Amino acid sequence: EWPIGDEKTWKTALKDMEFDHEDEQKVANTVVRHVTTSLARQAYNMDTIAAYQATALSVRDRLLERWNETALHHTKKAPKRVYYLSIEWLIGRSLDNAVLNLGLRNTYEGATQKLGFNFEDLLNEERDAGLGNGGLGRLAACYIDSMATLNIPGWGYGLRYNYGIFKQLISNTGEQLEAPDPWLDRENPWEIGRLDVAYPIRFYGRVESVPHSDKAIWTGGMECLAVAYDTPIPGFNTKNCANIRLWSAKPVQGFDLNSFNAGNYEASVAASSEVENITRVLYPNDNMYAGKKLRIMQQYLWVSASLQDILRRFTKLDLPWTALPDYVCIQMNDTHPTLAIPELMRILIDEEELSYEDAWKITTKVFAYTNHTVLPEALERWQIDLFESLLPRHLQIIYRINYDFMQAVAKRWPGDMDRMRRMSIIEEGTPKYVRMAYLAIVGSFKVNGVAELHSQLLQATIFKDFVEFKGRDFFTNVTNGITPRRWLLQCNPQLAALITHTLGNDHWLTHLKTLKQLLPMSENEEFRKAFTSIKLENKQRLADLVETELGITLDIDSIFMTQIKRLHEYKRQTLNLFAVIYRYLRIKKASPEERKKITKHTAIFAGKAAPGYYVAKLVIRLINNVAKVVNNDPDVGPLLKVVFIPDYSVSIAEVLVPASDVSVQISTAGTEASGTSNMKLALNGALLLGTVDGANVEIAEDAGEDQSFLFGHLTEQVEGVRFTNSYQPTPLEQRSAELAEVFKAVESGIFGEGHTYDSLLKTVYEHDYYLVSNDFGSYLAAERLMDETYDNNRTEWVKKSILTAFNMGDFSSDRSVQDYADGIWSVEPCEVPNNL
Ligand code: 4GP
Repeated sequence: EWPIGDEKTWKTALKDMEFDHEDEQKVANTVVRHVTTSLARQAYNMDTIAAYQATALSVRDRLLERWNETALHHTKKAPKRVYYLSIEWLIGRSLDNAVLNLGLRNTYEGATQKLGFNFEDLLNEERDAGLGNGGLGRLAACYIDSMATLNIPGWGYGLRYNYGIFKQLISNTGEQLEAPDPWLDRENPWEIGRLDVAYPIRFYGRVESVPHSDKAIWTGGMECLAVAYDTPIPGFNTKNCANIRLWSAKPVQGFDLNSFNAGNYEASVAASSEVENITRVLYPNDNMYAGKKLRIMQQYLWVSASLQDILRRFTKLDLPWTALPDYVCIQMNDTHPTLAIPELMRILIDEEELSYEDAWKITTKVFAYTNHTVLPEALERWQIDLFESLLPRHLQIIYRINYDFMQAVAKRWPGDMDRMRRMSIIEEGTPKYVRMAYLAIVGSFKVNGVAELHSQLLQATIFKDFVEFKGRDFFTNVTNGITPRRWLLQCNPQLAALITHTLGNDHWLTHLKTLKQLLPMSENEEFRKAFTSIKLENKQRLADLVETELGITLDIDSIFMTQIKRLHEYKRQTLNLFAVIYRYLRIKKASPEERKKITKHTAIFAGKAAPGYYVAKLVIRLINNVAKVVNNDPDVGPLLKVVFIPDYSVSIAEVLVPASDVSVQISTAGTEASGTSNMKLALNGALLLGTVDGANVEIAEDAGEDQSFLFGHLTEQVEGVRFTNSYQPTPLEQRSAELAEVFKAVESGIFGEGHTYDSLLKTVYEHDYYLVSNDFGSYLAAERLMDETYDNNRTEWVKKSILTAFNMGDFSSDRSVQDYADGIWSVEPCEVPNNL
């Protein structure tokens, strides 16, 4: 039944908008329409920025057609939906990805060409949406791409930060400087502000209980609004279009009229800017909890608005609350959205007037929790007093959840006070804390880790008690994945074309395991040649970028060794860097004859350090100063180059990933939950030089052990070595003579004043918590093996590269999302029919 006005007029208007997407002229028409209307420009005052914007708006129109059809279809079918709650969405650029997923790349390229622009130039005008720190945020972006592609009815929810991850600048002394990232300063063509979709959010205030009921009334305090901004996410080769809904904090009224009337203009706007601060900036920490008040305010605003939105959609179905788990599943990306558990309880009890028990039964069937780290410093725990003042009602609910939970523990293990203390959601002591991971476990129906090793480790260590309580089946593993659309088709179009050409179709883009069919091609000389020349072209593209941006000339015949990730002690960029220094010292000592035998290396680093992470920032400084010395030493020449690429981002990764020969993944065993750059690099043919950690284990297994260079202590050995390092430390020379030599060189001041790096070196001299000295020797040995293969048998090398790439089928995020859909969410695809 047609909902409003004259059906024929509406339908004719809609029909009129349809056109042949393959027709370059028609596509050009839509771009030019945006030039004149949306941008108020003409052919006489165009530039590439305007051309990018008009093109993006035209593509956005295509997305919105699909978005609308998807919404309509899902409303009609009312399938179970999944909501992915992530405080970070590291999307990067959208234009290229959108036209590729829509199958319109060629048409848009042709159309913009005719309008006088080079499509590549337009792509480069786009600013990255950098609403994330690293792995966790990029994972969310890959998963929403796969959800759309698999036609799984789902939305993402997050925060619309005015400032994303900071821009990293490098000073003359090689140090990291941070500048804000005003990514919204130019209008963002990919978002649709939904100023009418806004929910009230309360902070502070007081709670009154209602006699003879579980209900309470929470009033007063500060109220503000969360306003929705939507980013449509197209699936590949499907009409379905997903959505990421990001919330922005707005004051309830623009300003305080009373202060304004009293002549106090400043005070009248002060309150509103306090509210707007909530979504002002992304917290720049990765794998690190900071405990800031503004952060918990972000978390609450986000989960409360998302839940209100989700429940509003559910209530339209007019079903009893007990049906909620049949229609809604909420996946929590780490513990950041855990407040959603007490928030759902609050809404069901205080607003919908359910009993506590009924509300709890429903709530615990809705949530699932993904853990992304075992590092203790990353586990969220909020101080009770802060919590209580901001969210008094939620604290009451958490106390009740914990009370019931403790009763259950006591019943199971009578008198085991130590166990109760260990498992309590409330950490006793002064001050007290709320342990968010435990709340997430108790309130969820499923918990997963992100790689086999990590999931096992979770169960054996930080969640051991909970495994005993909940049973093994409660915990599961879903190994991370990456979208092959962005991380192969888009970033390595030539390799993608070679694959499609060889296979005869592009089915592999949605069924990545079919790449296996290409394994025999490693024995085909013709194919190897094509594969090699693509790698060389990608290396040349990177070399050109490095030449223009940094003035460093790279030799594309050298091994490009890439370590791209956040700077963190556990990720051990130091191990890599110290080996670079060791190599430099060797080159300096070598005779001309010996030099001929040294394999040419290019060490490529990129990544940001949290602004307050002193040691991580020192590592960046040392990398840059080593680079300065090595790259300018005429003795070294092409044998060794060191590059630190500033301001690492998704779009920089898209250049680095296809250009790499070796993927450096060298975290201390047991510390990296999964890693995802390891997957991107391997899919593009980089050989793994890594520790037995995270998803490296599965990558090496699938690639075939011969393809990878693994080294270092194993997870089960780490604790023992750590103990020795810190309680019976031996002098560094005894742990590694080579490393001691490197440290002497650093201290001698050849890379700048020796003392500069004292506190970095001290972490290794004393305690060496991350086993840098203990793994240094075996790292050097793994590099030697790698060098031998590269120098002695280039054919063998290329074969390994091909076998690595085409064995990566399991690391598609389509596989991960399918695992979630089957094993956790219990959701079915709901495909928008093509004839709609
Ligand atoms: C990261 C993990 O460190 C990384 O191993 C994993 O691949 C990624 O999540 C996605 O699962 N964790 C974080 C964090 O970014 O802040 O805990």
